[in-house]
Amino acid sequence: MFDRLSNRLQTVFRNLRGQGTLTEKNIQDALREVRLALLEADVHYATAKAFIDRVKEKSLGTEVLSSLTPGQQLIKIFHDELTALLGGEHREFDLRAIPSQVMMLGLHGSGKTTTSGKLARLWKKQGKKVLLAACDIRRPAAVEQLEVLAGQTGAGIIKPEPGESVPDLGRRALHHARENYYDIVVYDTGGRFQIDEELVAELTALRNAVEPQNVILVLDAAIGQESVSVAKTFHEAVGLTGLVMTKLDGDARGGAALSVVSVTGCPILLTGVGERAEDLEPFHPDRMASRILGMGDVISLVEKVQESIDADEAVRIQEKFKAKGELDLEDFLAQMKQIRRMGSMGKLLELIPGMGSIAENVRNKMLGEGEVRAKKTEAMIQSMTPRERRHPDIINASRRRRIAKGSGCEVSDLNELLRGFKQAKQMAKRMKQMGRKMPRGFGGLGGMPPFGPR
Ligand SMILES: Nc1nc2c(ncn2[C@@H]2O[C@H](COP(=O)(O)OP(=O)(O)O)[C@@H](O)[C@H]2O)c(=O)[nH]1
Ligand SMILES: [Mg+2]
Repeated sequence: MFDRLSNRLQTVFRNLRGQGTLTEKNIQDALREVRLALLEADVHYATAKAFIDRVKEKSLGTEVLSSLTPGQQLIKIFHDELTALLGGEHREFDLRAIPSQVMMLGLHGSGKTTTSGKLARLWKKQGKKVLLAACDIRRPAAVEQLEVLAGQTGAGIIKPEPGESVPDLGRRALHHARENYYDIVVYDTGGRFQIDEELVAELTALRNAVEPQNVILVLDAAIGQESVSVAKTFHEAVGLTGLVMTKLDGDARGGAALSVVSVTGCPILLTGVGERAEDLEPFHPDRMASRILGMGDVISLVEKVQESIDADEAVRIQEKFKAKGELDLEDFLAQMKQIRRMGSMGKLLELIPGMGSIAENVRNKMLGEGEVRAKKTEAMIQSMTPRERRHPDIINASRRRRIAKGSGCEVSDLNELLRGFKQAKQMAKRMKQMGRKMPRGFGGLGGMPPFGPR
């Protein structure tokens, strides 16, 4: 969504990252580039200016930490400020009351009805009982659209009766929710192509009638700069508690998201990233800032890896490899321990481009599997005698059974480990024949997978 902004900023930061010392000029140049990039990405000029001023102020007043280069430190300041600009903390809907009420408002076509359906699906999955109230009373098609969504998600629906006003409909829905033990009521209101007095009067009347804890403005990211004035007007007229940005799957420049948060002071709670009911993503300011700044790139992954790898150990393995021209399972174990030492795999995964957007449960599952595999591999190698580790070729069938038993693994696990190891060894040998120097760290064992065989 912020692709273009991200690309431009990444170029700026790649240059900064390499700088051992930063001069006033470096900083000025970087700030100018960033300001231009922000403006180009649809960030409101006042927001961009305030942002740059804050970064400038902070970077001048900050002591350079010894563990960071000045370039890294400046990037950190950018990251912190951008996170603050995007709202700071991740925020949720206020769902403490029973029933909790969520009023959706916004311009025509912004995605109110679609998002209402998405929310119903999300909350139903969390075991909540959800009621949708079709408050777009002038368009029969809008009621039908919501009815279909209610049917798909298993939510309840309240439809307008002939001659019923919006506040009356709202009150009836709330009453129905109380009587029937609903957890959440979502009011899907009507919109206009522009905000006018009639719309504001209708929304205010509904708000006063039901007093929702959540008043959510749905904004179409594609309208760019215009969303700033739309958000401002709605906020002043009705009073908002949160924002949803839709259509961020399109080619929207996304910068408006930054501006609306700073203009309204309301957090973005969710983003819409497609037309399907599941195309809804929670909004995390710090993750978004990382993505925009390109901190989630391979470069920082490599940097982290290099920093945490025990340099001496790496040298030792290299020396040994050079002396023997061969790898053994002891090297493998040492390398594995280093990788484990680097700490939480979760942190590392976040640095891999694209991983951030993979659903959390999928990620956790992958993480779980990786950890289990690493533990298994370690246990198996530890169950081997030193001789076996140094000369894996002697591990015959009976030794395999003993090792498997000793480590609580299956023989098939061990077979896989040995097969994977053999491949890595051959690869390392080939690299040596090619006369290439062994790279430090990960690649040091010739592309050996960090967690051994699957
Ligand atoms: N690509 C994309 N389309 C969306 C998204 N949210 C809504 N839409 C589409 O935008 C159009 C208008 O949505 P609708 O919910 O009817 O808007 P409303 O008038 O505010 O209720 C529909 O065609 C939706 O499918 C989104 O996040 N991404
Ligand atoms: Mg609608």
